[in-house]
Amino acid sequence: MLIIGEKLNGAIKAVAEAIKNRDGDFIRDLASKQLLQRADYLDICSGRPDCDAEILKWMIGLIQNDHPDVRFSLDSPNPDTILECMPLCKNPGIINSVSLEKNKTGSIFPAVADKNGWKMIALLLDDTGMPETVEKRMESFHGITAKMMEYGISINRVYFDPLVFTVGTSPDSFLNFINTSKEIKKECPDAHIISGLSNISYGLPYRKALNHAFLVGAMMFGMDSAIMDPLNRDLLGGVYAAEALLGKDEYCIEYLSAYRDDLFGGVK
Ligand code: THG
Repeated sequence: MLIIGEKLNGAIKAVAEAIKNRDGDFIRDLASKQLLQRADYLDICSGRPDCDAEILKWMIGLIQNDHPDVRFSLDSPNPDTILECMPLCKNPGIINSVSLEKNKTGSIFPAVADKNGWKMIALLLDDTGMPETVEKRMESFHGITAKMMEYGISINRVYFDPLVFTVGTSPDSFLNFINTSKEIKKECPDAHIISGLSNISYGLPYRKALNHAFLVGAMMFGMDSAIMDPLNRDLLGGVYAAEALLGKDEYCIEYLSAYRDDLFGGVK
């Protein structure tokens, strides 16, 4: 399972505050903690359209100084921000995100096609708004895979995000997610599936129960990557446990190693 640490996001109040005050120590600490909990990539999102690129560049500089091997997930709705930040990253990262919305494919696809090792997250979304059905998402899947072929980007460099809405207002949210995953896997068994899984519990109490249920359920239908909170030790335990149960961790080698490194919460 590929883990993208979600914590460096200006949508989180404490992070927004740290960004406003340019509190570098706060950002560096949150980066280090997520890497210790085995995040493969760190998502960075400014939440500040007024100085988006400036803030992402500031975070990249700070974090790379402490962790030269770090890989970033560049989370911005603005293609120019992404294109400006890519050359500053010492290691190839992930673009979060592309979609069939206007002006996304034209600028970012060629940049990714050119750069070895860079990957991207593709939202199954087009210009007509949030997808309500599996069919609508699959239309976007076909549109995006056609564009990828045009630019020579192979399927293993793309993480498809069927999109998750809160189950508080979208009762079909999880079912749409897994039914889309099933369709994608039927057509392309090698395709990667990702989600920003904390979205499932927005506005509801005891979010960790919903996040955990979503994680394990979605993994059963092929989700192999997530933008999630690796500091939530029960959730991280769920990742390793589900991998072992799904036959992806022979002799529980990874599970035992994570346990030994004290990555899990709860009673020992
Ligand atoms: N898909 C893609 N990118 C995304 C999302 C997606 N980027 C943003 C978002 N959705 C994923 N990131 C977050 C970051 C923080 C939270 C939710 C989604 C959040 N965090 C709580 C906090 O830190 O206060 C804690 C949540 C928890 O305990 O698990 O709410 O869908 N491609």
